[in-house]
Amino acid sequence: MSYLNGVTGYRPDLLTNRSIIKKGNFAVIEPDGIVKNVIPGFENTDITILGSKRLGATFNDYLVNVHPGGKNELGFGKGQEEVLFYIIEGSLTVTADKDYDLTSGGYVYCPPGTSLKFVNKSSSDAKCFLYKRIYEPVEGHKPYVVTGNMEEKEWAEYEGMKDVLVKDFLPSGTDLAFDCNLHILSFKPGACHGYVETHYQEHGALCLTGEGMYVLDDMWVPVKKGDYIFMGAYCPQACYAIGRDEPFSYVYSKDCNRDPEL
Ligand code: UGY
Ligand code: MN
Repeated sequence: MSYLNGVTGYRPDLLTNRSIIKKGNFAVIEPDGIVKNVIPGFENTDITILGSKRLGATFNDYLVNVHPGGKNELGFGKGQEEVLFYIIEGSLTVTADKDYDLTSGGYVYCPPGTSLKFVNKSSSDAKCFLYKRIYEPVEGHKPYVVTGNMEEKEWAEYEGMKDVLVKDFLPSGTDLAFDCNLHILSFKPGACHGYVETHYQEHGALCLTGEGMYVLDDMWVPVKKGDYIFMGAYCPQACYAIGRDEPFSYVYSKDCNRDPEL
């Protein structure tokens, strides 16, 4: 069964889909067509794997829909894995080093050695974005649990543009202990990146609001709320926000603060 729209049986029209997969380079995955995956420990929770090694990413991204009573008591994140869990809608009690009651916008980062557990004590679904990667240690620095609420954070102007705004999840800009970050980038309709980026780092992005025209390598692709975008290392990337009313925004991950191994 399709993950979000619950489609079963025949459709009244031709089978078409906007998803584009260029493994290792970039991918756009639209909601129609993604499926539910079973992952040990996730109970009464619909989960789908978006970014993964099989797509060419060095991280995993998941879209998680925790039903009332849904939980993970087994713990997610083992060994050198670091995890960031972001609640887009709904509320959850999340356990990392201790319990946190998180509402929409809430998030928790678990460094290696701290696994993530959660339970949905509310009567509505909680829709979440989950990110996991292998932590790269650096001598003299140790990452720690970070929690907060993105809805309470101030926007900052992005690279000198008044109508492009950014918020950061982790203090990676000032603390070398962190080897990655998640950000929310928001473009007012008509706004765009200042240049086509070409960089070593990878991104997994989930579109939260609005619509955009994204250049990924040599293709211009229309994207909108609900789409997932993978941008591999060195994939040229930039966008124009389109649509009329809503800003085009997405949450995305980025590795940082490390010298690539030879
Ligand atoms: O931080 C970034 O690299 C970000 N500006 N990339 C992107 O939005 N595609
Ligand atoms: Mn980028």
